[in-house]
Amino acid sequence: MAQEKVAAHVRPDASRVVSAEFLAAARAQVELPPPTQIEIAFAGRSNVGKSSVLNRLMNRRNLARTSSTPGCTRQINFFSVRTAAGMNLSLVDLPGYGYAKRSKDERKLWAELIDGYLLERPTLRAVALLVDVRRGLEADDLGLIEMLQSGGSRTRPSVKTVIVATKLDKLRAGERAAAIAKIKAPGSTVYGFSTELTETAAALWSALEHRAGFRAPA
Ligand SMILES: Nc1nc2c(ncn2[C@@H]2O[C@H](COP(=O)(O)OP(=O)(O)O)[C@@H](O)[C@H]2O)c(=O)[nH]1
Ligand SMILES: [Mg+2]
Repeated sequence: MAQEKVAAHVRPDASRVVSAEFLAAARAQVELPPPTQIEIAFAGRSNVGKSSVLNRLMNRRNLARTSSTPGCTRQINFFSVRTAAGMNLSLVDLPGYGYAKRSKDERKLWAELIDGYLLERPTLRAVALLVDVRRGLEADDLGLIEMLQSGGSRTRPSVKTVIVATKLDKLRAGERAAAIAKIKAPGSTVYGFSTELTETAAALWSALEHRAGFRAPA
C-alpha cells in the first residue's frame, strides 16, 4: 500500500506535536482570528471523525471535542500546534456539513462562513477532506473539492486537498486497501485513517505537512 511506503520515510520525532492549544472559535467572519500562521483545515460531513483525527494528530485525548451527536460543532475552531522541529501552524476544525436538521437560514449562514473562509483565508494551504471509508465521496464532498480547485486566488498559493478515508478499522484488514483505492478524486491523494490504527496518523501528518509546504515529498 502506498501509505505504508510513505510511513517508512517519516521521521516521527521531527513531526511530533510538542504543544497544542485551543486558539479561537468563530461563528462569523468577524470572529476569525488574525491570519498569522499557516493553516490546515479539516472538512467533512458531521460524524465522519474530524475531531478524532485532530485529537490524534495533536496527541491530545480530547482537545477537539468528539461527540456521537452529529452537527454539534457549529463554529470554526482554531488550534495552534508546535512540532518538535519548531514548526508552528494552525489546525482548523470546520463545522460538519450535511446536517439536515438545520434551518434554511442557519445553512445559509454556515455556507457563507465556510465558503468565505475556504476561498479567502490568506494563510490556508491545505484542506483535509474526511470521508467515511465505507461511504466514499458524496455530493457535498465533490462540491467542496470543486470549489477549492476552481477558487483560484492571486493573493495566496493554491490550496491543496488531501482526502482522508476515516474509520478504517470498521473494515476487515483484507478489505481496506481496495476500499481506499476505490475513493478517487482528481488532484487529491487518499490516505486511510483510523483512531485504532496508530500508524495511520504519522503517514497522514507527513502528507499534510508536505501539502502545506513544510516538508519535501517523502
Ligand atoms: N471505530 C472508529 N470510530 C471512530 C473513528 N473516528 C471517530 N470515530 C467515532 O465516530 C464518532 C464521531 O467522531 P467525531 O470525531 O466526533 O466526528 P466529527 O463530527 O466529524 O468531529 C465518535 O463516536 C467517534 O468515537 C475511528 O477511526 N474508528
Ligand atoms: Mg467534531
